[in-house]
Amino acid sequence: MRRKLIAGNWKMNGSFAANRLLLSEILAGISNTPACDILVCAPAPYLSQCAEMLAKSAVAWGAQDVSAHPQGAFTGEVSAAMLADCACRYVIIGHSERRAYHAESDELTAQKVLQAFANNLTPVLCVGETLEQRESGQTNSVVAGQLRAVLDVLDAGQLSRLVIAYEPVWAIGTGKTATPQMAQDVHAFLRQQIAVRDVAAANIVRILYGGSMKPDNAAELLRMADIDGGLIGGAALKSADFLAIVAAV
Ligand code: 3PY
Repeated sequence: MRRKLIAGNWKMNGSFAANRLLLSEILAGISNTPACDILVCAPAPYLSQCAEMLAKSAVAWGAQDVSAHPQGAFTGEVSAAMLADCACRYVIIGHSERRAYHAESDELTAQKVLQAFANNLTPVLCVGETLEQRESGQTNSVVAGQLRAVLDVLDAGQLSRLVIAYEPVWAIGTGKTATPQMAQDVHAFLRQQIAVRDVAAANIVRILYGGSMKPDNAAELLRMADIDGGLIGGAALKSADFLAIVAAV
């Protein structure tokens, strides 16, 4: 049985004051032994604040991106070692907003995943198709290609620690959500792609759904056999919504 993971992706939102309120409300609203793993992925300047407020709690924290390089002359970049220094456990890699606005390739994404593993961080690898790709029947080939670039560089131990987030690009920040069956079909396909390489890892790897998951659709999505949690955008910024999704597990 895979333990579900509910992860908030705050994107470029927040302030010390707003985060303090949001995190206090989340901490007040969850039990000490929640039914799922809980994660917030904050902008880099707030990771120390997360470490301070969430240490010893059931809520883990992580980053939204990481450099593909270990260190050096890469102005503006944040290394995986620095994220580990902030006691991050996870890092989102290859979000469609990084792929679209920062031209991040599958190869770069794979290098970032390797940096994460080298520093004991769990990568949350995002894959997903655009509306045009879905409508032209390319969903499976697009997500398989994005996944393959990463699977090709991982060893067996790393593979079973990978977390994947299927985020259809057309459902991100649009309010549109894949139906539970549409999401399940892609999740099952992704798991099958892993099984071709390693059946045991395929049963362990958690595949989250992302793309406008909210309180009123979380339960039906989370009920599907291959949906192991959610990567939550806008609803992660409102404690009541985030807590309602955690409660839907
Ligand atoms: C969304 O739901 O908007 C996301 O992009 C989550 O990562």
